[in-house]
Amino acid sequence: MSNIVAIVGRPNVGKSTLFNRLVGARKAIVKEVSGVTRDRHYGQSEWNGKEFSVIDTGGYITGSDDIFEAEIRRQVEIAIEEANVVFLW
Ligand SMILES: Nc1nc2c(ncn2[C@@H]2O[C@H](COP(=O)(O)OP(=O)(O)O)[C@@H](O)[C@H]2O)c(=O)[nH]1
Ligand SMILES: [Mg+2]
Repeated sequence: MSNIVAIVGRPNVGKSTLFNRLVGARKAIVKEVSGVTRDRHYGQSEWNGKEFSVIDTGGYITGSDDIFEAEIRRQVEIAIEEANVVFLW
């Protein structure tokens, strides 16, 4: 089974920055405003000789009835299901 790490957390805390650092590319959009990452982004990383997949997600917001935030939350839940490790940021 492959190693999959999902980066999950509140909006605007640096999740996409960490994702880009891990995959070694500027693949995910890093923004000073929250709510920019909406879908799931996949990348490959290797750290200390271990290879793993990384998933960047949008911010996890609960208790909101905003339709976009509900969809982002659904994407986060899919990422959590797929991952063996959830990095809560
Ligand atoms: N000071 C500081 N700012 C950071 C750090 N990591 C990310 N940022 C900034 O925080 C903002 C949000 O980053 P982003 O990666 O888009 O957060 P995300 O919404 O959790 O994906 C951007 O303006 C980043 O440049 C950090 O370690 N220190
Ligand atoms: Mg992001």
